[in-house]
Amino acid sequence: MASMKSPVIFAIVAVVVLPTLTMATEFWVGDTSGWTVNFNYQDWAKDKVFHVGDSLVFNYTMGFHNVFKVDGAAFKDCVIPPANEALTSGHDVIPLQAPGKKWYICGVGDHCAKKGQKLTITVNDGAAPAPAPAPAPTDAASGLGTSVYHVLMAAVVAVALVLL
Ligand SMILES: [Cu+2]
Repeated sequence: MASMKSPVIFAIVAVVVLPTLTMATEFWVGDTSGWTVNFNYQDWAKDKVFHVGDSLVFNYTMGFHNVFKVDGAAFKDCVIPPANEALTSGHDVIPLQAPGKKWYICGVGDHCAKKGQKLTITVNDGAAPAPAPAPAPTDAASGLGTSVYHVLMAAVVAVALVLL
């Protein structure tokens, strides 16, 4: 019956690991406006909390904009780095790998200097400001969330058992 073990273990791993993975957030810079001119990216960022493990996604029409990761001085004065440092895909995903301040600018025309196409964020240590542990699910709302999760977990295990 050794063959019974691996799907069950797989199911348990899936149930334990998947919720952890989904905790990493992909931030679409500018939301549906994307990465563009005349958008206030500091307003966009100010109510967001960024953690190590999250990602920024810069969406724009390829060729119209680009993304440079710069330092604080280059950010302030819109100093455009060498072109070969640019991200240019139109869907640039930047993983936030270390805590601290990060600066991003567009290097096309005067988009940074005159049109506000610049973003600075502060990335928090992944471990530190985790949201407060959810209180015990006594109220209806969190109880529902928990039971949905348990149903899902049971379904995953059931599927694993059926697949034997
Ligand atoms: Cu631009």
